[in-house]
Amino acid sequence: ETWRFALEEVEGSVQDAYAQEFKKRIEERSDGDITIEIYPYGSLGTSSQLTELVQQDAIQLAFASPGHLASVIPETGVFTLHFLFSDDNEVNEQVLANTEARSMLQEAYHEQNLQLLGIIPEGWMVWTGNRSIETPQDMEGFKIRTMTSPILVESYRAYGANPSPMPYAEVYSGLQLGQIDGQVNPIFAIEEMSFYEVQDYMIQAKQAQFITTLVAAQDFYENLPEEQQTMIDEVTNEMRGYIFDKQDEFNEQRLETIQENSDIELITLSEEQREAFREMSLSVRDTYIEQAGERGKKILETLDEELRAAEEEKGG
Ligand code: 6CS
Repeated sequence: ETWRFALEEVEGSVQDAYAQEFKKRIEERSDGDITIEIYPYGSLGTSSQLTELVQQDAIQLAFASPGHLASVIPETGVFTLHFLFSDDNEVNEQVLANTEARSMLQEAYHEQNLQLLGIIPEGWMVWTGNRSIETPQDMEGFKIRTMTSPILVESYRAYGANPSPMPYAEVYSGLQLGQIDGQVNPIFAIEEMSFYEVQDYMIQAKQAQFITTLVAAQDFYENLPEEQQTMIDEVTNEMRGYIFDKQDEFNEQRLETIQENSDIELITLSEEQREAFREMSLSVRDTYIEQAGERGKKILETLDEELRAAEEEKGG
């Protein structure tokens, strides 16, 4: 039996590292009954197209990042809100692994024929630009490429920027041709997609994590023998630590690669500078609630409470 697994990222990415390890563990455990075929980004289509293929069970497994997926499941827009998650990414990982919001999210995924298998942080979203962005004033009219979800677009409108949603594959040429002024992605992606080659500044504001979700076709998952469902659940659970360390390692190493290969300027915003953005970002939570409704509101409240409680526990 063959399971197809599609990625929204190229070979060598965090999603690829996940898929390779998942393949190894599943194939081992199933004693060769299951073969996993991995399709890196570029072979099948845009992120949104991959989600459609999973909904049709043409592909059994894929990553579906809320930055795109919230166009279809608005509740997932919660993962793209700015200054909601902790500055401490270990706290985020713990909360995402155990959140009470999981069943509400699962319900929303099921309404779209999808099975939510995991929620995975891939690193801080870093701005790159042809100018530096240190204050919300610097965002004024800044043409920033964002992923395609309307909630994410609002996050940049709130700062006064001019967000321009487009698929991942079009970002490099958009930057090169000057159709956009900047973009936002984790460091590993900025390196492997070569965005740093056509940008002058990288700005670390720690406004958001890149959070992805692992999904399966719901019919596929539900029709699996129980022991295979359990195997998937166990493997995805056991892989949390593996992928958390990997994304950390990738983001750290690739920053070095970027600095060795370019003279891009790296800017880290101070707490005061971040505060100015944080204040402007809060109104986007209302937009999120308008789009994601009552269930979306509950998911936001649940995560917010869990995050603040986990921070307090760790801090004290
Ligand atoms: O910016 C994007 O569209 C993509 N970025 C990453 C790091 N992963 C997948 C996503 O589609």
